[in-house]
Amino acid sequence: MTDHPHDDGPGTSDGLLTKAKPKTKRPSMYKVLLLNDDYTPMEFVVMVLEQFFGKSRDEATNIMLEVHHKGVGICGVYSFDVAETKAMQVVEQARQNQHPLQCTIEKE
Ligand code: TYC
Repeated sequence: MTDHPHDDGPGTSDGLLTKAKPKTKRPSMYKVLLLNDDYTPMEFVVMVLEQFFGKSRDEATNIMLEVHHKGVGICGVYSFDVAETKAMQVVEQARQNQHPLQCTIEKE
């Protein structure tokens, strides 16, 4: 491959040996963070991590325990739209079950 999308170097495609400004950017990635609270059952948090973030029971349990002990933990890293949607779905699922679980996103 000669035409790398992230390297518009000299003489890329216009036939003139000029230095073109790169036109493409890698999309920013966003961490989905789970926050600890005193009320949401551990089992519910594990279920959320399996359901929305594709974690195995073991991975989900480890992340849940990290959040429980440290206050915050990373569920995954996604493009903005995917991260925003997952965080919304988690908070909505918690709300429907009367749990105060909070989930937010942070630019990497
Ligand atoms: N701290 C909660 C409890 O003791 C469990 C919990 C873990 C809640 C992770 C939220 O993001 C969380 N029941």
